[in-house]
Amino acid sequence: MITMNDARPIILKLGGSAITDKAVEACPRNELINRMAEEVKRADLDNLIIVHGGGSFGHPTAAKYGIKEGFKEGDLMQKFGCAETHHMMTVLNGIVMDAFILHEIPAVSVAPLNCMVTDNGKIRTFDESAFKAMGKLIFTPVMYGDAVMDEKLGFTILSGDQLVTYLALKYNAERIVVGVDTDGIFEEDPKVNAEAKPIKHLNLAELKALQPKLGKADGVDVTGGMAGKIAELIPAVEAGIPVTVTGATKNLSIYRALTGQSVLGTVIEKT
Ligand code: IP8
Repeated sequence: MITMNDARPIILKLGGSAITDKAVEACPRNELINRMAEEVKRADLDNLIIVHGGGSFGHPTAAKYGIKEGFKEGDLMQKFGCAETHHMMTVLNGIVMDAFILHEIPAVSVAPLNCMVTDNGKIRTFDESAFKAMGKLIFTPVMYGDAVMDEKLGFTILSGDQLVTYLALKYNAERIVVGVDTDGIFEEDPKVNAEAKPIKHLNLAELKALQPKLGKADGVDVTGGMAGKIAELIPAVEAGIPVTVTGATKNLSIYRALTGQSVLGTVIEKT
């Protein structure tokens, strides 16, 4: 299998909570998005795949029309809601892409709706020809959680985290960096308990034990908050791909994690 530029890719997830204000509908955090782009530029990687979440762009519309649950016959507005959810994601993606292009990163947007189909919520097909060609020429593909067509459900929501794990397994990623709005994973939800202890390292067994106790997201989130997101990452950890969860909103954490330096956050490894 030819992977990106024949090198094992590094996959960066920019969480919706980091790039948008989840308390306000369709509110980008422009300054932070720009800083993240600056850090990606500074890391200067030629094997990077970026995936971003939906935050207050994708989730409120998806929740309003019940898009994750699939097409309900007779619900005339739902098809529009699916189209609107995808559109909201292209708007957020455009803002993220603006920042990458401004920083002269050869980033190209790849919409999951147009190249992936799920089966009961899980990715079933991926037309990867354009994606692979981009990788060979050292573009930086940027995907995002999206409304997608689904073989059983008609349509559904594909989370950025499922995408991250899928791409990591398919292209045998070197590692995954997840940028969130907290400094990694905590023993309890740090937004509920300010005294919650940060966790520096987790092995697979510890991760599995902790996963159900992880917090829900702030604001509307149809893909299950931190607990749902970490559950999606478990297969990648099982395959031996290390995951660093770090605060994308803190200066240089993304740069440091991308370049393999220690960061404030949680490193998850199989053993
Ligand atoms: O924020 C979901 O992606 P996530 C995207 O990575 C939509 O869970 C459209 C809600």
